[in-house]
Amino acid sequence: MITTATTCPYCGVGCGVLVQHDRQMPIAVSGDRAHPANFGRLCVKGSALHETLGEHGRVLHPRVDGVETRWDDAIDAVVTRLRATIERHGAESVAGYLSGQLLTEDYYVANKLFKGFIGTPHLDTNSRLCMASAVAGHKRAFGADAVPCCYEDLEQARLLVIVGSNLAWNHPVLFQRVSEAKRRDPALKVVVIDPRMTETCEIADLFLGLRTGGDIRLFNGLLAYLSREDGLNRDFIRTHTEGFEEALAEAQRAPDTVAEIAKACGLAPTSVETFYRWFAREPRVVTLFSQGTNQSDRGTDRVNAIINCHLAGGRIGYPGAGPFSITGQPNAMGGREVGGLANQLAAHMDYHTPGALERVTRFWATPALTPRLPSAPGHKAVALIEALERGEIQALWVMATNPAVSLPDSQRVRRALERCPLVIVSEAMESADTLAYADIVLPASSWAEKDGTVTNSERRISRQRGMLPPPGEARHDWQALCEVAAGLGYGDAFDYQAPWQIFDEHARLSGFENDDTHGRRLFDISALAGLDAAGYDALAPIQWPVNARAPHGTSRLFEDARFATPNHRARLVPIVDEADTAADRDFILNTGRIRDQWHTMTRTARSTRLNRHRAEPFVELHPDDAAALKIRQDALVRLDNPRGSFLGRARLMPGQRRGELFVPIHWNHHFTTAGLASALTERRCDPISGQPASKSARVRIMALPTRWEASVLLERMPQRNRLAALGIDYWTQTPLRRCVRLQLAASVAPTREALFEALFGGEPTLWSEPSDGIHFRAAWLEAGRLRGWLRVAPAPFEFDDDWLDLRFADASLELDARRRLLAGRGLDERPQGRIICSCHQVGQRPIQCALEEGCLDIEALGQRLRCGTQCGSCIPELKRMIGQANHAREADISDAG
Ligand SMILES: Nc1nc2c(c(=O)[nH]1)N[C@H]1C(S)=C(S)[C@@H](COP(=O)(O)OP(=O)(O)OC[C@H]3O[C@@H](n4cnc5c(=O)[nH]c(N)nc54)[C@H](O)[C@@H]3O)O[C@H]1N2
Ligand SMILES: Nc1nc2c(c(=O)[nH]1)N[C@H]1C(S)=C(S)[C@@H](COP(=O)(O)OP(=O)(O)OC[C@H]3O[C@@H](n4cnc5c(=O)[nH]c(N)nc54)[C@H](O)[C@@H]3O)O[C@H]1N2
Ligand code: SF4
Ligand SMILES: [Mo]
Repeated sequence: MITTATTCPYCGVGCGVLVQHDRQMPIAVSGDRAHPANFGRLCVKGSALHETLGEHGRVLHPRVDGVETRWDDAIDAVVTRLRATIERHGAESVAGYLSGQLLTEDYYVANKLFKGFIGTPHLDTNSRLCMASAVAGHKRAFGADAVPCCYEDLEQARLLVIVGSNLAWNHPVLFQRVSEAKRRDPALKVVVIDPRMTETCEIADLFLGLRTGGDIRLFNGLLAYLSREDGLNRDFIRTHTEGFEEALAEAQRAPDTVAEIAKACGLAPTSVETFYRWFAREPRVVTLFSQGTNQSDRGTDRVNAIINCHLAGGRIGYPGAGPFSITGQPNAMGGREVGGLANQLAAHMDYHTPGALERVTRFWATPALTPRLPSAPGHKAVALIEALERGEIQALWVMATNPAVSLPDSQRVRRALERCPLVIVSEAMESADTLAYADIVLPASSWAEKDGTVTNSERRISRQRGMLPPPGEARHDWQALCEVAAGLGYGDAFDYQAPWQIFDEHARLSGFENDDTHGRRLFDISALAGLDAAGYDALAPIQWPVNARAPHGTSRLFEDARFATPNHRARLVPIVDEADTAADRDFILNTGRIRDQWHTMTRTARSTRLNRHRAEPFVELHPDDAAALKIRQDALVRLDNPRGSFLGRARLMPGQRRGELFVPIHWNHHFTTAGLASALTERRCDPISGQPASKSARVRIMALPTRWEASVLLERMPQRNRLAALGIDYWTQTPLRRCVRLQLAASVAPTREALFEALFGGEPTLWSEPSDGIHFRAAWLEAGRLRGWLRVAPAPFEFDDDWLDLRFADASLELDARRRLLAGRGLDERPQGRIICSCHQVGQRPIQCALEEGCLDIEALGQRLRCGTQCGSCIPELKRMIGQANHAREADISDAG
């Protein structure tokens, strides 16, 4: 057994992971105690990493026009077709669309090839959908895209303001660090600002459930309050900033009393007053923000409205203070460092940075080759799709992202991809919807196979270390890029044999002419240049800048209050008030994430455990809205707008604002009928950052009139057209270990014969039909083995799919098990209900029982059922259940009294 230290490939916390493995397969994963991001902790996704690996479901061979080919032939096809496109339509007809899930080395090579040698500026990344507003906000305020804080600041703060972030589910290890800090020091106050009451509110001392888009008014109001109530740091403003007067004047332009602001934001005045007072009085305040802030058509302004308040109070550049943008993807930060956004050039230089074009050209030149850099920025993601529609982009290379699912207005995106004459997709998993639009598919290696570096939210560079050979003909993305570069005649500039050589070049570029003479750039890791293979392999996690002045890295920026602007002053930006998202007949559609799935599910849906927390797409709405629309809990509902529709189960949530809905972003055409959040979202973007407003589309909602539901287990997903032929209105597939679970619904019940034939190819072996004529159960066996299982009823119902899943493995079913088959559960087992603790697979039902029997704290529940004792990601949900149980008890007691 070998142990390899690597980094988790999911969120931007960037946890260190220890993997135990042999030559074929990882056996177990655990948190790396020596890694400063997590100190040994892992969340539920990280601890299920080994369950998502294996060859099955991987893209193993290249395909050209749908036909499997050898790797070299596929590369030849890419080269020939790219060359033809460039000859006919020019270099600018070629584009790339990358991802914050690439390693820095992949990203660096892609940026150098597209911008430097193909000579097209049209290279953008999915970070446009994610971090672009934060990037633009940082540049406006600090003169560089720099996150001032480090994780310790979250623990050292005395006031933590969490804006538009569901930290408990999306950055769970940071949430745990904050929770522990709060336990140690109860004086640490937490404010959560989000239109929904999320699991993150578990640690909130104050929850501001503002209406979607109330953020600018709230933070402008705070700036005005700081000025009114002696909350300014006038020394800091005078010495280290500019633009304060203008920003304050703009903030004061809108009605700015606490009462008026509260009304505009849909909040109670006392809550707003409390928040403002806490912020004004507390020097150690961190404001953490994420997609609820960035993904708006005013995203950049929202970011600066937050930063303005920090600058006005001088709350930045010392322990426990600062605005903290939390990155989403594992390497969104690394992509920004190499310059992977279409408006960036390379290494924190933009097209307009004085001297940058010549500098990068000189750096990338070889004796035989001179780069030909474009002179102006390229299309940002949504504009890139529009350029595809207009036929300006004739070739697109997509790498490590699934735009058919994640870009807004997905029907249009799909049509644009269809229209593009050459789409190259580098992908690791067959379940990615975007593969359907590829002319050329290149199989990519994936985590556990890849070697390189990633940078987390606190600027910390960590090594991802490969431990397995890539399956089939899969290769590393940087290799594919270098081979294509060589084919196009640029081999001389892409002569890398290993990732450490790429990293070395990247480190050298960061320090190239980065000095007082040429102008300083904050991103500088020049002290890491010159590492050889062994040095690179041993690289310990380190925070940039890493240079001669800071050879051991830098945990916090701006401690000397010298910012990266020409005059070293930070800028306050006047922020015009946000227009009202006035409610009309339509609902506002908020979209986001769930705890156990990662994005488009290509990886996390490979773990059965992770599929059980939320097994179907859903729509969260307020119980009063549901009542008015006659929508019951768990009923199927349909969302519509002119762009598309969405089907999911209704979840009635009192923590949801009236008039607003929430849907998850994870499901897609591979897993369900119509579960694409992006089918409904708009192309509306922030004018500065180009980031789409993914959280505020308008939709109608109605109950789907279904009268028939079926749960089906079978060995593999049937062809979709078979389901359509049966008249099924809704299906969702959930991969289990040995079979697939299908949930079906229809307004008109299909005939039994048709159903049996379409799903199982014939009559069942066992069946039962209670006299009510509505319910029906059946099982298919073949030589004693379970091959299929079906249960029909008018509404969804529970059964033990875990137990049934195991039965698919029984070579010969015992008589007793056969009898239990139709009941859908083992003799001693009761359905668990929805799984709450994924690590130990503990469901709602046993937890509820334990609560009723008096296990009313986390420790007692953990002792009894083990829930919450491993990764801790379910603790917020457990606490919520404990809260509800306590509430019910109190109500009982007062009733009794
Ligand atoms: N489990 C899991 N974790 C993940 C991911 C995943 O797919 N699954 N993805 C990773 C990635 S790439 C990212 S970018 C991060 C995202 O992490 P988060 O930003 O935490 O994720 P979201 O759930 O998209 O949105 C956060 C919150 O913004 C709120 N919000 C919506 N509109 C507004 C508004 O107008 N104002 C305010 N103040 N809040 C609003 C939403 O209600 C939601 O609770 O998560 C990362 N971590
Ligand atoms: N409505 C709505 N839309 C959103 C969001 C939202 O909140 N609401 N959030 C946005 C945000 S913040 C983000 S980050 C995006 C995420 O959206 P995407 O980037 O589209 O989502 P992923 O599923 O992470 O896609 C990554 C793909 O790369 C593949 N892959 C994995 N490893 C490798 C590798 O090493 N090499 C290659 N070549 N491929 C690999 C995976 O199988 C997967 O298909 O979604 C955005 N879209
Ligand atoms: S918090 Fe979870 S998903 Fe994020 S890096 Fe750590 S283990 Fe991975
Ligand atoms: Mo993201």
